Amino acid sequence: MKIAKLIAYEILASGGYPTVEVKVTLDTGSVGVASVPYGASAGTHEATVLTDGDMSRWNGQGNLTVISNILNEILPTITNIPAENQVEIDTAMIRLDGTVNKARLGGNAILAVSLAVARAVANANRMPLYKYIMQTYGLITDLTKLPQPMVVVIEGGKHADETTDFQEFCITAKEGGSVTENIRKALETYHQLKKILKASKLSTNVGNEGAFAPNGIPTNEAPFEYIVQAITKAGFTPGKELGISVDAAASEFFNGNYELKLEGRQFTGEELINYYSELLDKYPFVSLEDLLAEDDWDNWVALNKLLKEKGIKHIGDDLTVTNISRLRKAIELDAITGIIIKPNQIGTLSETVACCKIANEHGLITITSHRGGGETNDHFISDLAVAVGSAYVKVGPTRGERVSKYNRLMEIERELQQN
Ligand code: 2PG
Ligand code: MG
Repeated sequence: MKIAKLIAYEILASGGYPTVEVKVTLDTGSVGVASVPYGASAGTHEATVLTDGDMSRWNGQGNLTVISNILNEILPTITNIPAENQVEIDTAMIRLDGTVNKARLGGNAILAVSLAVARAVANANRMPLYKYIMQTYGLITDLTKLPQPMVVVIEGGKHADETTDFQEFCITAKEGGSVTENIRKALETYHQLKKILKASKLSTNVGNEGAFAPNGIPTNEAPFEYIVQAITKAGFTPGKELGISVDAAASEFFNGNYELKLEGRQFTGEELINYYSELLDKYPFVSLEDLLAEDDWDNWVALNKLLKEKGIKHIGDDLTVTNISRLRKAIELDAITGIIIKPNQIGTLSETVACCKIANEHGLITITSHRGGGETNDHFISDLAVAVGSAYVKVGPTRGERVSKYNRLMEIERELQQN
């Protein structure tokens, strides 16, 4: 199969700025469309999201350079490569870019092409995308155990104004079983949480990811109390069916020291670990992500020891940025027990899957995640999560670009049940 036609254009992402979408048509007539998201609290070591910087349109956030790079550089380079040779196509784009972080062509340019080609070939083969990914990369994944929901229900940090220092508080399904049922349980809890916040005179307006972003929340700990109450009110047992996950996104409040503005407190890494350790036995935590800054390796290692003893998953995101070298370092140092997977952090499907494979081989869990800056309705990450056997998908609870991911997961579950 060959690429017969490829177009690239700007579409709106949920943050109100453009992002790039690519439409690939193969010589078989099959079509693949894919778009890419961007982060609000992106890690320093992520692939570059290239934007025009031309202040006369979109406040500099336009994607015309990216589109030009796709049409004038990427397309001529990959056009003669068989479309089913995904690794070869991805490798050719990485070489063409020639930088370590895809700064020249843009990680967004390269990823949009990578994902659209994969989808076109899956369509040509009349295969669900997750099956095509499994086949292409030789993944042997137990499809009776689908990724479970990790639903962001309260958000702060860079995702909302004047709320918590920690970025995300999530309700996480604990028991396996039906994804559809677990999404229901988590969302029923979200609705109970709304009542609890209202009763506490807190606003239930939502932030970037469709989670509540209450102003005036008293402490970074208060959301744990509210969520525990909500789980109980929804008729479940905290720590049994549903637990709590947190993404502190600590790089965002690190300036040499860790500063929790809400509480008017400053901490060294060691002191911050002590602060966390007092919370660990009080709440039913499933996983804790980016509790420390992205290059604070020694403290990551120290915290990992503690979390391993407690049986709580310790997740790298800004630390690892879906990057094989950073993941390998984290494994060597024994700094994490799980990794966030975001294809746009690294910029090709092949590198994303390679990262997941290494995580799987070393017994780390993967959590495939949405982005907080601008998401699109594309639900590629749901198929990816299924294909690589992620333990969870982390996505917000409301708004079209979020629920599209859960709806696709439920669709996959239905399809698998019918077979
Ligand atoms: C995160 C994400 C997604 P952002 O840190 O995990 O929830 O946020 O996309 O803004 O980096
Ligand atoms: Mg994160």
